[in-house]
Amino acid sequence: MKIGIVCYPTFGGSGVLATELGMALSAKGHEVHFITYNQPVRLHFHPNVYYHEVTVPTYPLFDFPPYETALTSTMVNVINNNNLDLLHVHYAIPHASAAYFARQILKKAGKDIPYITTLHGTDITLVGKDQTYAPVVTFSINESDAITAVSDNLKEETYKYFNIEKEIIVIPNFVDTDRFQHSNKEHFKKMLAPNGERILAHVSNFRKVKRAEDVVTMFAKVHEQVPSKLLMIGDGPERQNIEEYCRTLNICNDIRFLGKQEQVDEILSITDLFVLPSQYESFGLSALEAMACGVPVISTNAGGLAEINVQGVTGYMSNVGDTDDMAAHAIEILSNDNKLQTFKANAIAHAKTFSRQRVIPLYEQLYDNVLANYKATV
Ligand code: GMT
Repeated sequence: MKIGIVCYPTFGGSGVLATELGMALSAKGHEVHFITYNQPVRLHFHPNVYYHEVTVPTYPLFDFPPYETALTSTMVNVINNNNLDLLHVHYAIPHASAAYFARQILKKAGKDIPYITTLHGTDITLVGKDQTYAPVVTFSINESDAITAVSDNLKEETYKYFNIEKEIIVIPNFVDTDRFQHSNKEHFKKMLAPNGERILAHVSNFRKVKRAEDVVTMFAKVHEQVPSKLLMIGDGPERQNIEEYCRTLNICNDIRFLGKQEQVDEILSITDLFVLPSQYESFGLSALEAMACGVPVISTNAGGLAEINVQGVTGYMSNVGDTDDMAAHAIEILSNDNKLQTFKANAIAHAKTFSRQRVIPLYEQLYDNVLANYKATV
């Protein structure tokens, strides 16, 4: 099959998932064409993978260069030149409406191509439902030949906020358990925690929705009772404020801000506890990747997190903002070696239920169904 994938190329979960999906499909023999404005961060060379960059020519008249127009035109060209069978767009804004427009342009020229929209999170729960975007988002989701959501929770949220006339199919996110597994990186651990301190980690794009300041607040409480270090991985709008906050708490020496990291699996291999105190997560891919590396998770119970973090088994969940509860659970796990080992083993076992091998066939089956229905109706 020849598949076009449209996504954000950044460290965000939707781009990561789309890239991992494309790479996995290419390894299974499909020809995959990524269409986006930068090379996706997790994209590696494979003979079946193509990358088409969307460039947006500027002009003095444009205060806002028209990315969506450039994206749509690139989609049309790539589909025509490579004879693609279907388009799979990740994150509705603006990818679903660009796909709809591309499909209409191609129809005029006698070529029909279906598009599938995968909803990831804030394209629905924050940005998408804003009235500035909602009419276009609703229309272009409804026009999709199939709609998928990454969790049951996101499916429910989508039905709650949008007038969706079609079935939303839940295909959960997956993790590459060949790459995300515990590996021996003791030399790193010794450098970061020379006295055998426990290591806690947080990975995010430091947007407000991640509540990364709660990581620091809960860490300060844990740190009082358990010798520990905190690794803050990623970058984004709140990072400066949070660094400033650490300075006011006087625990800077035990917190490292590592910025954006590509080898996050190596860092997770030296981590004892992953912390994700988000206001909302449709899924929480970063937590799943941590679990696959044998790291228990302290998270909130918001959104779809309960679909991956099993209370008292793979970690614990607390109400949003309840950093006392998060710290109490963290201390419980970290101060007992046997308990920590049990949680680690449970995390690995549960992550395997979201393995690439289990989830990719669900997408392949969907592609087959969409193509079969599409050919039958056009
Ligand atoms: O919606 C976003 O915040 C962006 C998106 C991304 O690109 O990082 O994250 C969402 O999609 C991920 C992959 O499906 C999910 O694991 C994240 O939970 C989800 N983020 C939110 O819902 C806040």
